[in-house]
Amino acid sequence: MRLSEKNLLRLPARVRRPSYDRGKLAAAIVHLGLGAFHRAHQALMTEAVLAAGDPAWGIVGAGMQSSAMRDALQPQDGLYTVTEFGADGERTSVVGAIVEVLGGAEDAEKIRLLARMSEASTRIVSITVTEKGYYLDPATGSLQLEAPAIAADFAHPAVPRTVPGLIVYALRNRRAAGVPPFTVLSCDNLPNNGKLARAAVLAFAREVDGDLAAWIEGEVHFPCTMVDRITPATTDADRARVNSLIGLEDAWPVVTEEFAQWVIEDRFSMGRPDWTLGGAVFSDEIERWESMKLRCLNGSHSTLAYLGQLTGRETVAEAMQLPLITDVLDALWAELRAVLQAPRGVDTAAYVEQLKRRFRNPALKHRTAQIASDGSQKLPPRLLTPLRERIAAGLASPAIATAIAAWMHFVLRTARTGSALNDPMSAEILERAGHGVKASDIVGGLLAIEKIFGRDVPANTAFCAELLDKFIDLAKNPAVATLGEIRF
Ligand code: CS2
Repeated sequence: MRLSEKNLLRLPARVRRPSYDRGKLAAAIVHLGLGAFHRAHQALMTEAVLAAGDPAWGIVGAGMQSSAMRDALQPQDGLYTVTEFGADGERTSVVGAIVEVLGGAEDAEKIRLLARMSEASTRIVSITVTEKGYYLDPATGSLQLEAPAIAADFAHPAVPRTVPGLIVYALRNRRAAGVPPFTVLSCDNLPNNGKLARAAVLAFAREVDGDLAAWIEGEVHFPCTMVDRITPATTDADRARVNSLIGLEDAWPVVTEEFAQWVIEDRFSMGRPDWTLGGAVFSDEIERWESMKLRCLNGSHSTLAYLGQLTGRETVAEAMQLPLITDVLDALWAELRAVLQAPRGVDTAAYVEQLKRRFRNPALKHRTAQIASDGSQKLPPRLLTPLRERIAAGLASPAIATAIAAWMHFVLRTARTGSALNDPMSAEILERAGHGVKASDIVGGLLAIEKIFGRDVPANTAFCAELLDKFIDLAKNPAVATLGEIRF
């Protein structure tokens, strides 16, 4: 029997459920990128607002490419469960905040989505589409006008599929109809995510209509946010576990950790929910919060993922048991913290200790393969920005070098096994990794990818030497499974 509005009464008493009348909810938020993360984070914090008696903030969730989430949630009236695993066990809640689900695959759904975004009732458009969904060059931050998906959105304005396309055409409709603009709320793991979303939207708008671009520049708010909650992709084992726990079938449950953090810049032009009811914090120090999280959590996550992949560790918790990896992480955190400007009142040593506990959570089967994806997008903000700061301060960065060397071994192994690399720049990366057997050629070839490393990193001879050393160290380490010949 499926989880649904009419079956809510069948849930065991310990499962939380919406206590408010879902029929009275207004749909004021359109969310682009309806994945596990949004459902464990923003939607759950919005649920707290609805439960507190403010029905104004229902969510319309849209997939960006696939319609699988719509197909899972529609028969459930938009309901789904979130199970949080903490030190004292687990807690399951049914979330009612999503009032409508749109698919990402069909043209008709994109047309419906654009119409929804154009309606005056939509006050916030929030986004979780991951780094690559912004189509920004990772090294320079400029919009990839030549990317096929962006070019398609210029050619077919009635059926936009990218974030910049959808937002610009919806804002164009609103402006033409005299409707005030919504607030664009990026909830992706990018430094200054609001500024980057704005840059992508403005660059797209300038190609469409200069006046429109000027209007967006003057009128539309793009607050920055820091988002944090470790939420692995749902597995079949999670489904089985949650379904037996709730006694009903939830086709796409969310499994997450107990910890959640959301820090938001308070700039909303058409109002906003009081997300503090769900634990969010409004702050004017987003940049500091974001760099601390992006470097200390995500930078070490990527390092864990590549070293974990090379040492046969399937999950983050398993990788955290290997001294080879935890030694690198400790050194990495020391390097990152040395150039970090922490938010007021935050003790970064305690923050790092908490991260270790979170990474060791055995209930979360967070696959290193999942985090290892999209390295071309993740390495620059997570590790290369702090590297540049260290270079500027005259500091050596052996741990950052090890992390990048681990990525290089990971892509080299992928190239040599002929497996697929989950990365929007996979073709270029695999092509370069596949050249040569000499360590210096492999490292030099990959470092020359300007879109990832810029020009300055490969020009820094001290860092290049450090990187080559670490690459060779890893190749010689018996715990590391490299593949094929590497000459030193
Ligand atoms: C992870 C993040 O997949 C990844 O790259 O580092 O999704 C991470 O789990 C979240 O940012 C935690 O808030």
